[in-house]
Amino acid sequence: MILPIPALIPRISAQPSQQYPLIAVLWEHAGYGGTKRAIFFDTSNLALENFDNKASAIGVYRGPDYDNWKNTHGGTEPTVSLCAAPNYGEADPILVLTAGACANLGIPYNFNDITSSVKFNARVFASTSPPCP
Ligand SMILES: [Ca+2]
Repeated sequence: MILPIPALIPRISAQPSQQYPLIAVLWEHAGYGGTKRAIFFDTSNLALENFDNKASAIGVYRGPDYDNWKNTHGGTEPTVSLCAAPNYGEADPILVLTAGACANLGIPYNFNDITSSVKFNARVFASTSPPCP
């Protein structure tokens, strides 16, 4: 009898060309409390992660491809966009952040409990929000 090889290959290996210049971690409560989700790639609907309209704090960390991505994009900082609509809808508010942390998305961004999708390095969202104080 031949035992099947367990399916231990992580989902990200299905995208060998995917780069990870940033990794975003969302927390349920301000001050980095409650449950959290690590986001590695574009996520069109946080409801599928049971995290729709929940994010109240965020950490945006340099990923393994941070330097390479920056070098191949003229030195610009990679970004992560928090979108109030699913599927990155531009009619609703969008918060564009670079690497850093924000303990309270409500102040100053007025972005508490409204994030529904997350997109990395979206050129269409040109302007970056000011740094979190
Ligand atoms: Ca929350």
